[in-house]
Amino acid sequence: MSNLVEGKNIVIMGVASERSIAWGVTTSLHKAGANLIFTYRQERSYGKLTKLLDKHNIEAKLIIPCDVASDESITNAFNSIKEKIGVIHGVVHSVAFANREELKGEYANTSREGFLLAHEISAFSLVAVTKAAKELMTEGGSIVTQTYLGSERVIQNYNIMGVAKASLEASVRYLAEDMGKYGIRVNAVSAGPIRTLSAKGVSGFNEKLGVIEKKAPLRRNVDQDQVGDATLFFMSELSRGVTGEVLHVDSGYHIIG
Ligand code: NDP
Ligand code: KAL
Repeated sequence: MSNLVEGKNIVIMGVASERSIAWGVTTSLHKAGANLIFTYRQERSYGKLTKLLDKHNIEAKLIIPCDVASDESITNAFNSIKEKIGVIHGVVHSVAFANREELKGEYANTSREGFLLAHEISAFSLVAVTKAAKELMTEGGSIVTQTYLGSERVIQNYNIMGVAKASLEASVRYLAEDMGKYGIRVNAVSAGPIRTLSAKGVSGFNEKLGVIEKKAPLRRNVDQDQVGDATLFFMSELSRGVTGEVLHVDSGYHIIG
């Protein structure tokens, strides 16, 4: 796997800690020879990221802020990537957000504002980022986002995020059709539960890990490295015939009735 993405310029959005799925993706892509560009939202994430890169001896080609809630922030980020890097070959979108108080209880209690916020940050952002990235993908490219089974099934507490992920996955298909003619593929990885900052403090997370150990065909949970390697597959030429796909990296749990 040492040269699968050698020399490709790939943007990674969403490292907030060593536990982030985007950090698992970072180590997979780094080992496979990619040049990495990072975006972050909070200063705290910037601090974590620079420490992690240092600790693991990984060089970032560029690190810039990007709040996907703002069109201006997305435009500025991709303009500075264009200026400082030029052509890019990949984007890894690993961001999502919903109000914590709406990730429990009845979905029917979702507020208008909370519904729109979850969709804006977790689904529309992929549309806006794809449009901006396309301009820099003049040699073709690959865009990958992260999703979860709660888009397909009712999973307790996932609530508004499940509906936003359904929108994200449908966006993957519509964007795949749009981008195909430019040689750009768009896919999603649907990961099983992984303990990250996002999962912290949300009700019922530990039980979810236990259910996978009992019921998934592989009888174990997945980790960030497994999601990282699946994302590497999508970034590499090994997946050149695949677009508009949602690949489950969940120990096979989604096939169990
Ligand atoms: P993390 O908490 O590590 O990452 C979430 C990231 O979202 C953070 O880096 C955060 O940045 C970023 N983010 C939130 N709002 C914005 C915004 N407005 N603009 C830019 N970035 C933003 O959690 P995960 O690694 O778990 O989550 C990554 C993706 O994986 C999400 O899409 C999640 O839904 C998905 N996923 C997670 C699973 C899990 O079990 N953990 C399972 C399946 C999918 P900052 O902290 O700087 O605000
Ligand atoms: C059924 C599961 C149990 C958990 C339920 C909901 C999880 C929703 C994910 C969503 C992204 C979490 C948040 O938006 C948390 C946010 O309100 C508060 N947290 C933060 O602001 C932290 C500091 C930052 C870093 O987080 C973000 N997102 O910016 C789902 C489980 C089994 C699987 C998961 C966790 C799926 C997923 O999509 O993450």
